[in-house]
Amino acid sequence: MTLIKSPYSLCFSILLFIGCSASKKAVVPDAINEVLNLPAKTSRLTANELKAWGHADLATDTIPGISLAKAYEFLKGKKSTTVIAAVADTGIDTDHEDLAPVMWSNPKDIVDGKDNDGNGFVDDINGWNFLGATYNENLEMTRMVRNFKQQFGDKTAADITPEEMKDFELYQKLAKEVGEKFSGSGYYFNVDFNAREGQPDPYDYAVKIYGDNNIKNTVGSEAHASHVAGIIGAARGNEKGIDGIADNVKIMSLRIVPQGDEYDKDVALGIRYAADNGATVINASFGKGYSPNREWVYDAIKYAAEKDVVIVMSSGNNGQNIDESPTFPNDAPDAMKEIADNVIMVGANTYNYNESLPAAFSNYGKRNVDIFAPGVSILSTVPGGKYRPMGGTSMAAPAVAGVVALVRSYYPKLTAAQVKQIIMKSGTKIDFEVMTPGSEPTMVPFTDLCVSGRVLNAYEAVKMAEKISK
Ligand SMILES: [Ca+2]
Ligand SMILES: [Ca+2]
Ligand SMILES: [Ca+2]
Ligand SMILES: [Ca+2]
Repeated sequence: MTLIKSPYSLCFSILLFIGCSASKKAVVPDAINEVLNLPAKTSRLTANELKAWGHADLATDTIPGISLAKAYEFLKGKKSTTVIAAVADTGIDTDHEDLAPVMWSNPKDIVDGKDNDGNGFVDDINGWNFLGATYNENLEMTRMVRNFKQQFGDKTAADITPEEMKDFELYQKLAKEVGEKFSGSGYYFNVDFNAREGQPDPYDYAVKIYGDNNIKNTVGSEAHASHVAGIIGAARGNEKGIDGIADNVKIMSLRIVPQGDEYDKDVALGIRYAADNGATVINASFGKGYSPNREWVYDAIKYAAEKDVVIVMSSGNNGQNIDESPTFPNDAPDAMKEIADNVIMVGANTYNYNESLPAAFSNYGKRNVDIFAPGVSILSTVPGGKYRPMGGTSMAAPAVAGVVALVRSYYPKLTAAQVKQIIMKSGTKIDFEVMTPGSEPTMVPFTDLCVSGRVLNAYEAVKMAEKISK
């Protein structure tokens, strides 16, 4: 998972051929920018400002939040329908005072040991737990070394066929790296540790039903999903904790992210579960450097696009350009041509409306990151009924997912492709130079860091949605 894992190097890129042409974009005009040439905020944020800075308004607060109060002012008196936002993540604290009221529950299944709705999952009440009892995991590169070890045994380069050579070379490279990083204990680089021992093979796509219905966090430190879910939809106006962004949303939980790298199979099947069971937006705040079964994920993304589901992804926290070093999952196998028009890739911005606007840890990419959203010191829900600030592109993605849910609940006729374009084109245009993230920052136009050149704006998004849906 992006937030907790130490940075990993991303240094290979295989061009996969995906039999699909670039999809047609929904046509949405650009927003008129009303907040240009504002002075930069120079004072430090007060404790109170910090508490919900992500919702602040640039024009009135000089803090580059998403203008949420203005969005609700605009929506006052308008009707909304409940939308389902799937949080594909760790386990979640469903008993949290600010999450319990907004958890999705499957209206067609009950706890009786039977699959009442025939969707293949027995007693799936709040979603599905693809991890079973596991939480601690290796990185994907470590699992690849273990799988390659089985494939190649004691073979040396002399025994390898030309067809196998590419894999063999990757095996040698990864085995060296994993060996160097393994410290004798811990999980990420332990080739001898197999968290899914005795479970259906995560590298065999034939078995698609496994895991269980317990989507709760297994330990208190398994806080990621609770935090993400709170940003999207923590109960608003209940005089408790925080306000989520969307006010008519139910959170479906898909437990697919361990402490370590997620499996492609769990990701693909999680996306499919969400698309099949009513979610209209999926938040995917995770990522990894290697993805041996990425075609399963690309197929699931296309499936979700057919079902009109928006997928919001975090761009990762390595401070690097993902046009050059891709992270997985993504929506463009060659980092150029998108396989579908329903994925929004999100970078993280700070509360500084100046050259420090991009978070120093955020990944970026003029072609592959779509928009930036608040992602530092974000206060949200964590297990045990608590609240804690956290930072990362993992927190920026659910801000976008929250606004997607908000737009789709008030303007349900808009398609996933339209909503993606509305999110991108209604953001606040950033017309100044900023420091690139990473350890060696240079000054570049913000428009070099993402496709839209904008940061998320809920108010402009609902205004544009109203206009487009007419
Ligand atoms: Ca079921
Ligand atoms: Ca049942
Ligand atoms: Ca609340
Ligand atoms: Ca893309």
